[in-house]
Amino acid sequence: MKQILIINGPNLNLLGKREPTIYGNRSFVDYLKTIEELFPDVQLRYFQSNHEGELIDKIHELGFDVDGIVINAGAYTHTSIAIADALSAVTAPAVEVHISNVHARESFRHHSYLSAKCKGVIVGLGLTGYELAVRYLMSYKVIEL
Ligand code: CA2
Repeated sequence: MKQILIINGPNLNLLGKREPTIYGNRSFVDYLKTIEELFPDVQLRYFQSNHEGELIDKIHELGFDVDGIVINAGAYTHTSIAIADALSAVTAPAVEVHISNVHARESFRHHSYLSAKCKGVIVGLGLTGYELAVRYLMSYKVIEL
């Protein structure tokens, strides 16, 4: 069975509790049930932390074993070379997801240190972005030349 790690960064534990106009009204733990139902053949691992080092530790811990990483590093997206380095260091392909359309928001959200380390980026599609990322990673194959 394929294993996909979903990582959420700081403040994403507040989903469904605050700022519903930007981030919706559903908690991530609730939404996770939907992804599990959509992909019964995938073993999902979920990790959320408000601490940069803990996010890095989890990428190191599982990033050589899982088949893919879906990462929404929250505001660390725009600041963290360390998380970018961790994604570079591990073998699992990663997809970056943002719930909101960061390009339609403040200019400091327009740059991501992580995008260049990821296979692709999904922004602005709400929580649906996570399931699209899982779908992509399920069928991802390394093409050896
Ligand atoms: O749009 C996204 O997914 C973001 O990664 C969310 C981050 C933000 O810093 C990024 O620029 C874009 C912020 C997450 C905050 O999440 C909250 C959820 C509910 C209530 C308050 C904050």
